[in-house]
Amino acid sequence: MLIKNPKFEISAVRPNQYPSNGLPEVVLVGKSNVGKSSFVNTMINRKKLARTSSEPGKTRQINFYNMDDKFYFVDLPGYGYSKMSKKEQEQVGKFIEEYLFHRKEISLIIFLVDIRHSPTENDKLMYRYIISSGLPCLILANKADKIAITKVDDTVKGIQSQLNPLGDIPTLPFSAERKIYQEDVWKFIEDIFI
Ligand SMILES: Nc1nc2c(ncn2[C@@H]2O[C@H](COP(=O)(O)OP(=O)(O)O)[C@@H](O)[C@H]2O)c(=O)[nH]1
Ligand SMILES: [Mg+2]
Repeated sequence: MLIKNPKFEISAVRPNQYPSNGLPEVVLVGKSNVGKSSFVNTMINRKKLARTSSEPGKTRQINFYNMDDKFYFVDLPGYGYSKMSKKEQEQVGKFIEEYLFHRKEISLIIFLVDIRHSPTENDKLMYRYIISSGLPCLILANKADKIAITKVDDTVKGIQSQLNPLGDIPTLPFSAERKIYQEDVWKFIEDIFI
């Protein structure tokens, strides 16, 4: 899919600020620093539309990026950021929950994990939570550029077997740094909307 005019639309801190035009939403979920904002940028070939940070835990809002009025990429705040106070983590958790469980525009959840590590306890909790919502889900093992290309397929299988032993949730490698896996993800998104 070629996106001609991707636009940042709004950083919402309250549900009444979410867009109200009914466009479908593709949501990025994953722990802080896993590459959710980088994912948005790389998919549309822009360096800085979504704000990325090497310092985890910066995003506390829900950011909506309008893709040619076809759909939104929705960048959720990351979870599991240890430097955030318990209270802040709880607030972020509630905000994410509130969105994921009540937003009827959600068409696909893209769940990002780090290819270099086994899924954390927080990842597993979040995964179960996503599955319980019954929404379509795609698991992406991001930062694939950080491991040897010969190990990518087996590592992705290993991650899938830990999160999704039944093997019924598609799991693909991704790299926001090198654009080699983008096409597969675009195909997946296109299939959802066709
Ligand atoms: N090597 C590599 N670095 C990445 C990749 N994706 C994200 N990063 C880096 O990881 C850090 C966090 O990325 P960001 O998109 O801000 O993560 P977010 O907190 O999930 O939105 C940044 O320094 C990115 O440059 C990737 O696929 N490969
Ligand atoms: Mg981010």
